[in-house]
Amino acid sequence: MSAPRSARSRVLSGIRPTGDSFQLGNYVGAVRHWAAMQDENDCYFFLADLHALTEAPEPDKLRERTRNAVAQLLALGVDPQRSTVFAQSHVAEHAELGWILGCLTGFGEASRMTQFKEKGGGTVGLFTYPVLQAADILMYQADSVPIGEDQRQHLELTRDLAQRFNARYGDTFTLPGAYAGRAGERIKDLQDPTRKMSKSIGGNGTVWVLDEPKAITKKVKSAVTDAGREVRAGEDKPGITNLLTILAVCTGKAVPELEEAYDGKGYGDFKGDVAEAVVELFAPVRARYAELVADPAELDRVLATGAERARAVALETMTAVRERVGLLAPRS
Ligand code: AQP
Repeated sequence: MSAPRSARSRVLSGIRPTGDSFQLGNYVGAVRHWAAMQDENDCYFFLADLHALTEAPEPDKLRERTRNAVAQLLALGVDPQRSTVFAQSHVAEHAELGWILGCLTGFGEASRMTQFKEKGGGTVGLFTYPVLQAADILMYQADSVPIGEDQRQHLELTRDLAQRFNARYGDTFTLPGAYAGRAGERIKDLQDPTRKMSKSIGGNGTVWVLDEPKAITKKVKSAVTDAGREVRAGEDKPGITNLLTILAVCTGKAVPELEEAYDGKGYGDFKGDVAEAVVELFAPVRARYAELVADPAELDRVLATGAERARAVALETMTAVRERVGLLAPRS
């Protein structure tokens, strides 16, 4: 018997445990939305540790970062009672479905994925990562996936693969859409506002969620700004626009309202306020994180409960998939 499915829309999203801390962009572009969507949706949030392997992390570091990432999610408001929080590798079916979908993916089709091209090549794992990502999504029959613009092409591939599978083997997968409620803010590197803030770039341009207040203040105050003195958003002012976006997220105010408030004031005052707002935003998160991370057994329990719930759904999907593609069921 299949488990009763909640009437709420099912949402799936993941984050790679690729750094010692999430960065401000992960919070703005992803995790704050996760925390906000938990009541209205049936949410599956996972730590994409298999995807993190494409970066060849040091094994102990990856384990530590995965556990710490759970603590950060919880500290940022993800509630494991309301949402299913799990590690990708704890549900072995992800890799299995990734293989099966890989057998439906054209080499040319995979070669067109721009992210691989942008990274300038790499391992076969990195090349096939959009196929594993399709498996992550389709496994849970997700209705929607909160994704940024950069992931749109991967979602299209996921939909194509679902349609191809359904056409060849019979209706099996839900076709996922992009999560409509997701705002598309992209946070830029403070030292180079033409590129996105990123865990792997780090340095003074990246604000970590777990940064000490002093470090946040220093980074924001030394952010690269633009010519002129006016605090306003615009294509000619990528540095100030980025800081305005950050302040808008921290304060809940709209950018035009902030532009008005800083009319006639200089960059110095403005940057000081942005720094203070980010410090205030993350201070309680750091405190909560310190409590959570001090109890690794509890974090492991959260992951174990999440994996159990996730596995139940994965098993249901994979039982149908195995049968439909013609794999012989093992004798029990
Ligand atoms: N700068 C950003 N602005 C808005 N959203 C961002 N995200 C990442 N950076 C920004 C969103 O965070 C989610 C999880 O990302 P991920 O860790 O799975 O991979 P990523 O996008 O590659 O994030 P990073 O921090 O840049 O990691 P590295 O350096 O390891 O590649 C995604 O929803 C992403 O859109």
